[in-house]
Amino acid sequence: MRQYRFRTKTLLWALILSMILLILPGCGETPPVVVSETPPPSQSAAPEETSDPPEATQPAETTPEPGPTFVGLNGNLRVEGVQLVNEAGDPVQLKGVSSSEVASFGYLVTYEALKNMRDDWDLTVFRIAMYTEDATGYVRNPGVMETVTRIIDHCIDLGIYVIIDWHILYDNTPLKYKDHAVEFFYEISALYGDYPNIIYEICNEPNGPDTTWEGHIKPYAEEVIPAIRQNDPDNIIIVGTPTWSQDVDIAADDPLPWDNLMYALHFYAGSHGQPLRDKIDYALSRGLPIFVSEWGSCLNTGDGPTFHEESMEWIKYLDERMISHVNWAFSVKQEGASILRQKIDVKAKWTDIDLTEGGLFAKYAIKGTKETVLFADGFETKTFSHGKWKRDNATYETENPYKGDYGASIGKDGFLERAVTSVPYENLKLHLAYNFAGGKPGDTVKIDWFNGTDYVPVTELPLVEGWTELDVELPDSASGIRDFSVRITAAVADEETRVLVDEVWLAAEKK
Ligand code: DCB
Repeated sequence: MRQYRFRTKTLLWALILSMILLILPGCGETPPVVVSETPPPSQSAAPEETSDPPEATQPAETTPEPGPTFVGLNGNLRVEGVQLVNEAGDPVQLKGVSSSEVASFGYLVTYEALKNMRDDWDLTVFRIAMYTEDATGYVRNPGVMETVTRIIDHCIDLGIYVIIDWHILYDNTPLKYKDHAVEFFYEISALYGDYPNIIYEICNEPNGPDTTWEGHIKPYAEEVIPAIRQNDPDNIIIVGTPTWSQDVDIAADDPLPWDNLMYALHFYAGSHGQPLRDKIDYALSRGLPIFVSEWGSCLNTGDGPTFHEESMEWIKYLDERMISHVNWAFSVKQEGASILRQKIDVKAKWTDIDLTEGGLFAKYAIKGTKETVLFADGFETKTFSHGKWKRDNATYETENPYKGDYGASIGKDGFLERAVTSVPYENLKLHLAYNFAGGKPGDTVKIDWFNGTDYVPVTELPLVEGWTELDVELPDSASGIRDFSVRITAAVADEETRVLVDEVWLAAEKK
């Protein structure tokens, strides 16, 4: 097991490096999102000092000095009033993602994946969703602990916070497996309670008409919290609330007596809006600290499209109140909630091209930048439908991709078209790489956007020899369109001519 020494050392480093940072203003700033000549950024950062070696060796890049990690800078968290604060008493807002069901999808959560999100997304917390009743859950599969502890160790090494989530769901009431929960949290807090990184979430989403705060959740919490507090007197504990962690108003009227407790609010922007935000406002007004330990930009089924407008409302609301948020889910399952388009190569740097539309929304919500990317596709999944393309006379190209193994290939008068709302966005830019196979003088690539009624021409890209990568700026009138889409058409003379397209993404700024 780990030594206490590690933590002391980390804090010392943090102190030294934060002093250096004070002397060198600006060196802690993240660079703006690259949308012009190169693919989305794959940032390099200093290799970590780890007591657990990562699964794959990191190439030595830039300086070998470890930077101050987020946990190194913030230390032990606590709750003051309704606000999460750091060791110095300054407000902190954690932002990150949750695993999907960790026994099945934990293989995606590598040291490199977490490091990539820490360095490229500014992720500061990761949630481990350990299901309870499922076939792969803790109750029937206690071996899942190995995956859980591996991920906790990565988070400690990377200096990010980690939420250990007892993911009740179809078990409805946390009382059903209370004894298992007490055993689990006692063990986990004994192992990790000394680390400032640790946050406990004791019951994901109590649900079902018969599950109540006073009858089930409170009595459960009254046994689990003392089990944790025997080993860990002060780390944050998040308590679930009735109706899939939505009824924070009920908890606010009857809170638990311990310090450093927060209460879970979960939302899915396709299903929940202002009425649920009103519940938060009520709970805050009653002094209840809220932690959004799970949110989705899709429907509450975990599927469906990305609801950009409502998701943006939610994120603005949470950021204004400095409420921490954790996106569902770091997964490759073919559903709207999944962040990844396909299994990432754990040894490679992965970029925006590997993310789904929902994953891109999550990344830029976490990063908190004005810049964002609405969709991105390098065509590596070979499924236009997963990229939600509408297309005509367009196929895959494997002979001559610009990057990766595949690109798209469009025949005469064929097109690739992608719909996404532009309502909460402005300064839209379409990025693409294009090439011709058998192009003739006069052939072009037409770029149009759809305003809800008509296709509006933007430009015609000329015949080129070899791959050309560029940005096409869309006019201001393309912003704020609910039924927006963008279309790439092969305006070529011959049936045999193909327009090759790769590395397409739509960058924008949040309004
Ligand atoms: C929550 C759960 C989470 C669930 C997501 C999306 O459930 F905490 O486990 O994730 O929200 O529904 C889904 C995955 C699916 C998986 C399924 C079962 O995305 O791939 O098949 O879990 O493991 C909610 C949240 C809200 C509501 C209902 C559910 N609601 N629910 O408001 O009615 O029924 O799961």
